[in-house]
Amino acid sequence: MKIGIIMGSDSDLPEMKKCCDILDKFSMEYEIVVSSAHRLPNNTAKWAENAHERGIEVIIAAAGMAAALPGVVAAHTHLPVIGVPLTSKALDGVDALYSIVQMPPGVPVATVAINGSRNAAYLAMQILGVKHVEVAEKVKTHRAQMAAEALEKNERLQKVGVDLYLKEKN
Ligand code: RP5
Repeated sequence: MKIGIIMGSDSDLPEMKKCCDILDKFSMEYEIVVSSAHRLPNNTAKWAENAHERGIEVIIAAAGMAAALPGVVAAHTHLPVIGVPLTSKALDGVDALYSIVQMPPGVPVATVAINGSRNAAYLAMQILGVKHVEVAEKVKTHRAQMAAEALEKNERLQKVGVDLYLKEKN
C-alpha cells in the first residue's frame, strides 16, 4: 500500500514537505516525484498510468499557477486523486484552486485548500482506511488526540483567562 505524491516543480517541495512530514509521522509509505503536466507531459502521463502497478492506491497531486497537473493525472488513472492548489505570486493560489477544482463530471479531483498539503495527507489516509483497517485506526487515534488537545486548551483558557493564556502562548 503506497501513496503517490506528484508536484509540478521543485519549488512546490517546501509546501509538500508538510504532507511528507505527516505521512512519515504515521509511517505511511509514499513515493514523491516532480513531473510537470506542461513541461513533462509524457512522463507525467506514464507515471499516472503505471501508478497502480507500483502499489499506489491514492495520489496527491500538487501544482501552482495554471495547475493542470492534478486533472491530467486524474485523466490517466482510475485511482482517487487529491489536488493541492499552491500559491503563486500573481494570483495567490486562486489561479491554481480554480484550475484544479473545476473538473468535468466523470474525472474528479478531490481538492483541498490552497496550500492544504497537510489535509491532503490526512485525506489520503482516510481513503486508504476504507480498505486498510490499521490506517483507519491511525486516523481515529489522531482525531482523539486532537480532541484531547482542544479540550486541554479550553480548560487552560477557562482557568487562567484571556491575557495570561495569550502571554503563555506567545
Ligand atoms: C507549476 O508552476 C508548478 O507546480 C509551480 O507551482 C509553478 C512554478 O514552477 P517553477 O517556475 O517554480 O518551476 O507548474
